[in-house]
Amino acid sequence: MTAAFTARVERGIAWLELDLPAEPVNKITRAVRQEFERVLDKLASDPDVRAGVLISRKTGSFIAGADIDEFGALESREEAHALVRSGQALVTRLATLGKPMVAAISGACLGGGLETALACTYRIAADHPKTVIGLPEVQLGILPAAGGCQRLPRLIGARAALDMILAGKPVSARRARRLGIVDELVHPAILDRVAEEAAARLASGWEPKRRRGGLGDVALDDNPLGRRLVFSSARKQVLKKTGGHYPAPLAALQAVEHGMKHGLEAGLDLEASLFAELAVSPVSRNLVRIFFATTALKKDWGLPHEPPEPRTVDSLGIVGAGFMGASIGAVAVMKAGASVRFKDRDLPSVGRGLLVARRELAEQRERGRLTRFEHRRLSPLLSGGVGWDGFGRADLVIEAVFEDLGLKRQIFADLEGQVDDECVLASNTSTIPIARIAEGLRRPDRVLGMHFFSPVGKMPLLEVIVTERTAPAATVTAVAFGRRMGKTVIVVRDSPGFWVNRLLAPYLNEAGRLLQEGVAVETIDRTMTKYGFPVGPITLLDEVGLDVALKASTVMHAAYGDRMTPPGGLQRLTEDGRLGRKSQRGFFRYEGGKRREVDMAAYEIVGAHPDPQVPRDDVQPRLVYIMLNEAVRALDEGVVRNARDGDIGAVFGIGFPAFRGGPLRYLKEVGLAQAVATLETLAQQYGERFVPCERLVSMARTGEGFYPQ
Ligand code: 3H9
Repeated sequence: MTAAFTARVERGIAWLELDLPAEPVNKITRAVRQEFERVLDKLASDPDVRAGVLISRKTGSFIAGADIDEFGALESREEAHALVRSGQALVTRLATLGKPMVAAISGACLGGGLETALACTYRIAADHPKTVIGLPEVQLGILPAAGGCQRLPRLIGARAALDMILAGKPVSARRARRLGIVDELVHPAILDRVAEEAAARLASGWEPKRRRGGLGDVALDDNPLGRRLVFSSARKQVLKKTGGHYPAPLAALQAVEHGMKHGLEAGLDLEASLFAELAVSPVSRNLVRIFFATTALKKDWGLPHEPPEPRTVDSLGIVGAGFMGASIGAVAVMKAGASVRFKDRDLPSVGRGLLVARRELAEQRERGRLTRFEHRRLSPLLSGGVGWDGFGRADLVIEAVFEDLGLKRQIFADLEGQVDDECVLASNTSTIPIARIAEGLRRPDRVLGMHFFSPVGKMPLLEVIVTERTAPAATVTAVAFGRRMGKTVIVVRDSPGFWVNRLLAPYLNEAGRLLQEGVAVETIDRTMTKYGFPVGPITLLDEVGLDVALKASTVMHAAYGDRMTPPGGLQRLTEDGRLGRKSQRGFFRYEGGKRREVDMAAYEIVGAHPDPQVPRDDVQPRLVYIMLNEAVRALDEGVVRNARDGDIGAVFGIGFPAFRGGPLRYLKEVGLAQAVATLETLAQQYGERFVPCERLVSMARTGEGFYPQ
């Protein structure tokens, strides 16, 4: 294997340049660790070297962390312990080198990458969007274990460090500078020069002055009572957020607290033993699988053959400037830098849409996610009108009007006369088959679905729905644009409800049925949040909108028959003007935008009487297994191409618990024969809709799996 490091000495400064051969990112593999140690030994013993600079020569990647592939191969806690100890040894070697080291950070500096940088004496970051800095370990079900839980709080204060470690969300170079993680922020073009100067200054005995966090933070960290307060409130927050399903943030919290109380060495010991436990746990295994599935999807065009070149979308048309259309527009401008032209039926509607989109941009500006310059540059990219002006230039048009087949058809027919021949036409429908929308068009080959989820800025998934006639060029254009908008994209076969709503519909119907049988809203919701969903199904109905859910369930019922029969109450609730959160009335009461308690009137309208005598044990299996059964049926029909896409769609689109790996992965964990038995019992008790589908039964018989072994 060729070397990852190139080392040279110039004017007393050793340059350690990292570029891991044949890999898209720099990562700390076993071999890199060994080589790094050798290079450091040499640097330490070379009398000509007074200081060093660690820099990456791989574009976009400083160090993306420890090699996640190696975690998957760990077979025991002991092995995991040995791995983490060798990582810690490397970082300790760097921290105690006896010569000052500068980390010149350009590109992703994550996990073990940041831990390496933290062990250096001084950090300089290149101000570039690719420079992201953070400790994302908890997202993989582990904790920063090469000193991250020790050195980050010592550098920026416990509170700020916990914010970063517990959420696992990387920050920009600019934010890292503000937090005090990096000492200097420079233009990428002068990174080398500034690093060299800093190394020379450090070599001559200069000591950088740092202010740890705000004054309040320092006071809190230095005072045991204040510290206890910070940790207990962080623990409460974590438990509230994770429902106790994700042990990694709690472990990280423990490691930070222990280290601050008992010193660095003790902190490192605890990091190592917690890492060893977590790295081989099923939760971490599932989260790591989700990471690799997501990265694999970044390169998968959803085609069985070599993809054609996608059309670059510089100009996007959006028909329908309602909340969804406006949010799609805002994200397209912010993330993809596309110019967006809205069209709606009258000027007030266009105006409202523009207002919503501009507000979203302003919010990002206020949160510091857009600079003032970017905000000024991007805002004028939003425009709109009642006519088709500007659509002739569009590379892609997304229709986002309400779920009415006739209206959508009319819009697509009109669009054909307005756009150029290469323009791709997409519908943001959540349930209506795309082929039906495309019927009668001159060019159905450029029509597809782009199903975004609300809120568009936050939800990570995009379903791109292709019909039998959709041309590959249209598919890749939609997929590429979805990625530019920051989405994980799955390509899904056209059918009612596609993938996400196909799974969601029977689940929400069943929740409605439970309600009518007398199970309380709180019981239904709590049961599912305990299982690991971020919100329960009744809360979800209020969030999605009861009118939207009703329309979708009507389409699904017509398409799939009895097993998708919606419970009667939904219609009556919408007739009462209860549309959920957006109308400030639904299953819950709302006050000033805040959700309050369950509205007893909603029970009356659906004809339900919450009854403590109704057995509760079946609530979870009924809700979970009806979804699992539908997932296997839809997979069998080829709605998604494979189990990986199906699991990612369910985790990112529905909030299926990530630590369970997704519905299909979870079925494997339960065992297919056991799942069939559970469904059969439920079918006997509650009806035909639970009868296990043929594919599940046959797979249980043959022992086949959803994933390759
Ligand atoms: C850690 O550090 C633990 C320590 O605290 C303690 C240890 C003792 N390992 O995403 P992309 C691969 S835990 C292995 O498409 P982008 C990725 O799979 C680690 N592989 O590019 C893909 O492979 P392929 C903490 C990695 O530009 C390729 O690189 N670090 C790793 O959209 C390109 O990736 C993290 O959690 C890795 N660490 O995004 C960071 N990183 O081409 C995880 C990347 O074969 N990584 N790959 O499909 C990321 O967040 C993104 O990949 C990154 C680049 C932002 C770096």
